[in-house]
Amino acid sequence: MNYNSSERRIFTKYEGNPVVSPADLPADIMYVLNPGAIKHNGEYIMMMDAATLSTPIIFWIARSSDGKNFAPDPAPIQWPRWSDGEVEDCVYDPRITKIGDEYILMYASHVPGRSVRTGVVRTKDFITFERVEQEETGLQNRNSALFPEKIQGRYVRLDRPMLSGAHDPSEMFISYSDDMKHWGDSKALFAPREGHWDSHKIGAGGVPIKTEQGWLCIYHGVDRTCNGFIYRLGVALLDLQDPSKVIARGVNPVLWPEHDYEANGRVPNVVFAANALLDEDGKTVRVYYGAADTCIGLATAQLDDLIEACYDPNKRIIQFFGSCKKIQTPSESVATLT
Ligand code: BMA
Repeated sequence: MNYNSSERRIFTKYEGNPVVSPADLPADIMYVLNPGAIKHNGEYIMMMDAATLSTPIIFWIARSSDGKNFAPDPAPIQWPRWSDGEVEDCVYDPRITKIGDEYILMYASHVPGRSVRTGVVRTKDFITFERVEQEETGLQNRNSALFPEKIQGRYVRLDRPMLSGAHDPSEMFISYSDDMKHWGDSKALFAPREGHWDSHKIGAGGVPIKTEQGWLCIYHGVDRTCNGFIYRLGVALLDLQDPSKVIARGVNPVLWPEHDYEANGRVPNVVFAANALLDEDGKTVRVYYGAADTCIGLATAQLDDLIEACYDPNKRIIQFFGSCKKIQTPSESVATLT
């Protein structure tokens, strides 16, 4: 059985990883992770989750002219409150979309007693931030990423309402809005795949990238093992005109934890992305990813390879169970390799 071709490495990790570590920030910061990222006025901006041992997560910006050497700001962002005065005790995983002449940030917003929902904040300069109030739905929701243009006249976002609890498997959804405050017409896009690398939970990675073949989505998938979770990244393509239609979904992950800084930390065996940026060459995709919920790595891939990875030529599904793999083809029964 030939099993090499679809296990091709798609992303290359930067040899200088991690690009940002807690040691780069003031002394009491213990963890930096899961940044939103975008290029603004020729500068890479990363908006990172940052936490001490005891404080909840706050947002902290780091800036870079070359995309590799980042300088954190001297202090965290001054974050706007909800208009009813509610104060968040934890904010995390911001996705940054440039739409028109402003940046829209969608992030997980936790208020005591309320649990988690998608918060939306706009900025033009990454200095002042203004809240876009959201209709209260009563649902838990996070992993929201706004598409970079209106489609059929409406704002569109990926999100993940949690219908039955934060730790239950849930599908990735797509939702629509006229004003970015009321979101509806939600449709399930795709679900966790039982027995596979994305068997337990899935959620948007970065903002979808527009390509001739469709919207390229990098998403995270969680695998539940006998010894904890593993977070990896995978790819899918959505229809350009109707992104609620899934054109293709890759069978294998494209980025996974393997190095010490990804395997050991606050949460082991995690690579998690809240951004995916197409370089000016129109060919290279860069992702600044959270590693083990402790530091930030950089990985790059060719856009064409990511699109190809959405389609599996052999239609095989490689399942990851610790050190043994089960490889299944549509026509074969399951074979086990150790
Ligand atoms: C997810 C989010 C991420 C985190 C990941 C791994 O549910 O909370 O912020 O990186 O878990 O702990």
